[in-house]
Amino acid sequence: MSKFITLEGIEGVGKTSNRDYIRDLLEATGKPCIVTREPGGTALGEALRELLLQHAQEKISDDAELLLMFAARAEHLHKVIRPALAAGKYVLCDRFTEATYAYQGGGRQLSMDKIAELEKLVQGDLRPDLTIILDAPVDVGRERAGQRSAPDRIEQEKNDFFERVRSAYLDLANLHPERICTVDANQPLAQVQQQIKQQLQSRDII
Ligand code: Z5A
Repeated sequence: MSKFITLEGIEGVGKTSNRDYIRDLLEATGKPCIVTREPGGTALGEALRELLLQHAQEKISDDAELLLMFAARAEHLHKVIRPALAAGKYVLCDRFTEATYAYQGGGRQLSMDKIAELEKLVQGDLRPDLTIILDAPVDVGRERAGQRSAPDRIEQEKNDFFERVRSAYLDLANLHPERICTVDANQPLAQVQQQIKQQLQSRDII
């Protein structure tokens, strides 16, 4: 049976580093898996990602940013996620709607109710079966991400923005423990992977 798994967390916590590890665990237990990301995953989504993350001269308004995230998501659900789930595949997605609650809700301080309305409009009742939030202090994530590449438009925000994002993620995990878990990402990679494996095993995913 298909499952929809998403990876979340502030920048630099190791989502990309752990994606292949999870895919390998799934495939080793006979679960066909596609790996995708948000914003992105389709031609339109990747074009919107470029617009959203590039260093444009003109500031994007908060509502436009929110709507573009959901526009990319609508396309992604229609073209990639729903068809893969219908074909019995596992879908492993680097960020999804919890990122909108965390960044646009927590970081930008937009109304969580407004986000919930868009979630309902775009997704209906579809929610990830499991969301793994990789959690680490903001300075740890930023330090790791900074070593890797120059900051994009959103990464240029100040620390208090990312503290709000982190805190919104932790609130989501408290609100929906049945489908959202946190993993301590302020550990060596092998220990982070051990925690991820335990979460997947305890939820009968592998
Ligand atoms: N966004 C939004 O605002 N609203 C939405 O609805 C959605 C997204 C869907 C997309 O960025 C941006 O869009 C994001 C939120 C926003 N902006 N920000 N900030 P993204 O997801 O593509 O990029 P990112 O969040 O900036 O991810 P990242 O910087 O690529 O980080 P990561 O994937 O979590 O980390 P990593 O690349 O795996 O690791 C970073 C470095 O740390 C790397 O050198 C690793 O080797 C190292 N690393 C990883 N784990 C460890 C451990 N455990 N120990 C030591 N070193 C480690």
